[in-house]
Amino acid sequence: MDGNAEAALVTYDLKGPVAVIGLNRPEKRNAISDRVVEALDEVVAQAAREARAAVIYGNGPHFSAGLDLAEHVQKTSFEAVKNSRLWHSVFERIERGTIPYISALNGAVVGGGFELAAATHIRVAEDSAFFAMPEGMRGIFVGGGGSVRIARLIGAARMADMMLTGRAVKATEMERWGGVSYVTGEGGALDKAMELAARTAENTEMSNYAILNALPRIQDMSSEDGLFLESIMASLTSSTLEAEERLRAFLEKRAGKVKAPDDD
Ligand code: 1HE
Repeated sequence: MDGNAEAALVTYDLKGPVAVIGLNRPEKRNAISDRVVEALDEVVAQAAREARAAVIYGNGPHFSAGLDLAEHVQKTSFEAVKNSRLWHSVFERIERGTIPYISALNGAVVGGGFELAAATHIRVAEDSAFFAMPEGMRGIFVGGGGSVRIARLIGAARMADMMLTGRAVKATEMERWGGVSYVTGEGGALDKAMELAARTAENTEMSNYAILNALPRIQDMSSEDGLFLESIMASLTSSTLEAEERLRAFLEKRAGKVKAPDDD
């Protein structure tokens, strides 16, 4: 980990090809202050330079209690706009960067914490995880990209329900809603996230790049434009030397087959 003061709010480790990023304000339930966003900005840049995949988790029993309300209470409207736009730029670099991000979720995944998780590509939740959007209760609105990302993930109606009522949703319910892809037992999310990150790190960089960057953009396009971009991306990815070698390896029986899922 870097020895500067910013990095202490967010820990960073490189384990093989995987950057391991930990929100590190457990005494404040990993509430996201301006300095946490700045520290995230730095580690996201570092991960892009040296890792092939990344995991984000929360130190302590909660992933994140969201926006640091203590800091927010005194912001002018212009400061709040700038703050929200800073969150957007950092989360955008997570979501549409060059490496896949997997989030390991436990305890509170609340407000901006859920928005951060929504910017990652795969969400793994422990049984203990609960999801809430208490913005209505607090007299505020989402500002970390949730109205775009969370609404698309679980549907605007479910998000509106969460924001209006402030109710907490269990991990298993969130899985049913499509907000998380995996639910593990207690203490299992980080291991599962590391396993998934290591798996994605084996893909070609170009293929991962296309998945992270073309797929969400195609969702925003007309079918006609989406199909066109799909063809361009298919052509770009399959014409790399790495792709050619991987296709040959399968045909020459040097590469693994797709495995049927294990019985649960
Ligand atoms: C905080 C924050 C915070 C805790 N900002 N300081 N987020 C919320 O509305 C969630 C607010 N937090 C909670 O409801 C609870 O803290 C938890 C359910 C997450 C955890 O409960 P618990 O009992 O484990 O902890 P605690 O005793 O409530 O909190 C411990 C300390 O963390 C305490 O400070 P202390 O000085 O009294 O020890 C809390 O004040 C502090 N703390 N959460 C600041 N969020 C880009 S827009 C996004 C909009 C949002 O994110 S809205 C959602 C805001």
